[in-house]
Amino acid sequence: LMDGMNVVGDLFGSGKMFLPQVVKSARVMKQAVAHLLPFMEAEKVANGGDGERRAAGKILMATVKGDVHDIGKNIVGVVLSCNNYEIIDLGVMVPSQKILETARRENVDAIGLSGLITPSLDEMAHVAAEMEREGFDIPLLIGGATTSRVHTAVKIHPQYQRGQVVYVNDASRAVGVVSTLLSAENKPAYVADIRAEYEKVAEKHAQSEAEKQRLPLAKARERAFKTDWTAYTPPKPTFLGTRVFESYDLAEIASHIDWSPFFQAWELKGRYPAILEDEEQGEAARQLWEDAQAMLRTIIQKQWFRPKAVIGFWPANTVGDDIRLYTDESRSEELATFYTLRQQLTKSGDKPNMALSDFVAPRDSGKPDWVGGFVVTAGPEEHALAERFERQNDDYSSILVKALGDRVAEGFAELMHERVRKEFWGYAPDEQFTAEELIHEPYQGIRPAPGYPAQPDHTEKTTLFRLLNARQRIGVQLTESYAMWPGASVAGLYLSHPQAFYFGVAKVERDQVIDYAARKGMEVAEVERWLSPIMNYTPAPAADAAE
Ligand code: B12
Repeated sequence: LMDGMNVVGDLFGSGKMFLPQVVKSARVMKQAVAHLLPFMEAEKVANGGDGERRAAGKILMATVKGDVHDIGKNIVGVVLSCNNYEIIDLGVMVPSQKILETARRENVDAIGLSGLITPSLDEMAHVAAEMEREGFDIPLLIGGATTSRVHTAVKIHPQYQRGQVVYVNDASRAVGVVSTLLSAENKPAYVADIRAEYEKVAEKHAQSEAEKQRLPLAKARERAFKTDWTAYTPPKPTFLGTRVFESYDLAEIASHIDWSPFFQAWELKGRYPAILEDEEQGEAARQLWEDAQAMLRTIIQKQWFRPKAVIGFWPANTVGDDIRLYTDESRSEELATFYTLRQQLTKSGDKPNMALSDFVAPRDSGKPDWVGGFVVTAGPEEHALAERFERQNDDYSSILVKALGDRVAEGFAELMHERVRKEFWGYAPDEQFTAEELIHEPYQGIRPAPGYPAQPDHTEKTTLFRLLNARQRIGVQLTESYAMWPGASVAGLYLSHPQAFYFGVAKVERDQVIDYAARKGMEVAEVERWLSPIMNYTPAPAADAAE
């Protein structure tokens, strides 16, 4: 079995085998080992303890505190264990203290952290600082969709100088990196290279950030996106307040799935359906596709997932960069405010400096307008199913069911948005797009999510969740880092303006952070904590507490 896995590992490393095939091979290995283990134990006893299988190293893996995503981490865990590493997987939402205690107790050779949303970036830097403080010197690996080489070099690496931090962007690189770091012979040169590289990256980053001209907030506001509100009357939704959707038809949701990200999750690069015919990856993609369709059919037939949604519409107008929501059409009593951030990058010509509030009618235009909001979830069932597969040593099905859960959540968000445009807000009743066309978002209106580039502030989810009462009504809650639990969930706003489009706020300056904090009634330091990945400056260190 070990020889077989070595072949699989080598073929994967040289690009001749693909991730789904590796994870499937690992399933054979794991289930066979589970079957053989009692015999191996007996033999060990009979031989006086000899013949023990030695691992190439012990790696502790965890998704950091406040974050619920683990597909990437689990994939890396499987790939490393295929290569004879022992994996201690602490799961998701793991506080730093537990990571370090376990690392010490188990005497691990390296720690691997994963994260999907930006608040996890800070948490990773915190774990690195704690490792330094507690005297660790083992390697720290960083991965997950929201992490980057620049962030690792600029924010995490400086916190942990006693050991080495390494950013690993995909599973296929993990084995090479770990084996080099655990080799007494190869480690020193590699570490020297990484350090030199990170210093260069940090320098280049600082330089390019300093060079990028940004506008003072007042100037950026002058360049806001302008539209003629006198010539446009915003459409009124068919109902105000919230509406819950339970036990939604899974087959209908499935017809709205965008499959390309599903293949990306399995490191098969290309768009669906062309990927099925790809010369190199086609065979692996087709097999994965068949397995996914078979599982999806079972999910639909047996109602393994119970997707739920809550949506709402409220009277709204903007005041500056704030979107004010009102309790009723008299618009005399405020219900809540969504705060938006404005682009401060210097732009050429008359290109506007956008904020999401630009798409909602200003209070002083005298035009009534509305905004909507939503939270959809594939439900908590996916998590329980994935755990059941894991207990059966079937990581392949566990990862498959999670990847399908994410697709269902995203497909559900797409389907609800379509119904909003056609029925609930009803401004595009005759819209006719196929599910495939919908992927390219040809329709009127957008559904920006807190955390996406147009509104990078995850804390805005609190207001949305309060308005929709998402926790009580569909069982979706926020973690301390504003990740949603269950993980296969999506939330956002609905904006209807015909010219509304997605954009990225990109980096903001201190003047905006101070202004934003005052508007939100939060301390500047608190806002800086949540916005740190998009700030174009390093905040002054907090005054040390009196000793
Ligand atoms: C699919 C997806 C989802 C899925 C779930 C993803 C999942 N299960 O991981 C769904 C639809 C549920 C989702 C929801 C949301 N998402 Co999303 N999502 C994505 C997307 C398109 C792909 C992520 C993914 O699954 N990749 C595949 C996996 C396998 O890759 P991976 O996690 O990166 O792991 C690989 C490597 O990173 C590495 N690795 C990972 N971990 C580790 C650990 C170690 C130790 C090592 C060595 C390596 C390693 O190896 C892995 C395998 O190669 C990204 C955009 C993108 N292109 O990255 C946005 C993205 C991650 N999402 C984002 C956001 C904001 C959200 C939401 C908050 C939006 C919202 N308001 O609803 C929610 C949050 C959900 C929640 N529960 O809180 C942002 C995050 C950035 C940010 N500002 O925080 C992104 C980057 C999109 C964007 N450009 O803004 N999302």
